[in-house]
Amino acid sequence: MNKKIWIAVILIVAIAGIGIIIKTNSLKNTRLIEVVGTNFSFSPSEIKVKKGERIEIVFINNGSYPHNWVVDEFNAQTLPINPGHNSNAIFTPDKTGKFTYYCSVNSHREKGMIGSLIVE
Ligand SMILES: [Cu+2]
Repeated sequence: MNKKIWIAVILIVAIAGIGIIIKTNSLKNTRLIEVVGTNFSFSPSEIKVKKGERIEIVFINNGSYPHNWVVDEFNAQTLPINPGHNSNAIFTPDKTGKFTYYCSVNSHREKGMIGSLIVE
């Protein structure tokens, strides 16, 4: 192989390597928080995060009805999912305060399926 081809190969490998490093760092900067839903509550019922922190909620439905996880103020919500499934919501809170998360399926919120998201 001539020199130009070797330089091209080295450049391609270097660029791919940088891409992998950037991707790994962006995943590292996302905080995964597991939330389990049952009929009709969330565990945990309180989540503390920091303003500007990228959050990924991994919502697991351990109940016997469809459930979801919603925070109106940050447009954060998972899909309503059937028992035994999970769904994710990714968001970055841009204001501090205490916010309510709830299940928006039927009247689950009124039945007590709520929790507090505290942004510090
Ligand atoms: Cu529900």
